[in-house]
Amino acid sequence: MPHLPLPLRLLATPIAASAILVACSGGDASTPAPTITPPPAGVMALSVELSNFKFVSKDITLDGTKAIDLTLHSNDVKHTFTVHALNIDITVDGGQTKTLRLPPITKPGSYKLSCDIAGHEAAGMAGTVTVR
Ligand SMILES: [Cu+2]
Repeated sequence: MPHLPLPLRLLATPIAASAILVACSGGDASTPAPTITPPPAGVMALSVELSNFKFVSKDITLDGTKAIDLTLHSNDVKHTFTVHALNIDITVDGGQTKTLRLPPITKPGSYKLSCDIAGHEAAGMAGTVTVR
């Protein structure tokens, strides 16, 4: 009987034991177990790093039925996350993080991603956004 030692110890110190029991039951009632909040239905998270001179990731696939919680982070200087064909043009200042929610992109296809800061696309800041 592995539980025997605990009640025996509680009996030996009845005041402390009742205090612990009250604290425990109160805690159980008012503090539900922590839960991990799932992403809202219909939303996908996308995080992209921008730096000299690349996107990580540079090949992005989006679900056209879902809104996008987009997080963009610049590791160094000002960059843009630009998809002209989808009218997406987001500037991120150097060292900054920008978060925003984009509505679902309902035009399936493959689109060019680029950074519009002069010279950056030519230096390698280009990629593809594919919408399914
Ligand atoms: Cu850039």
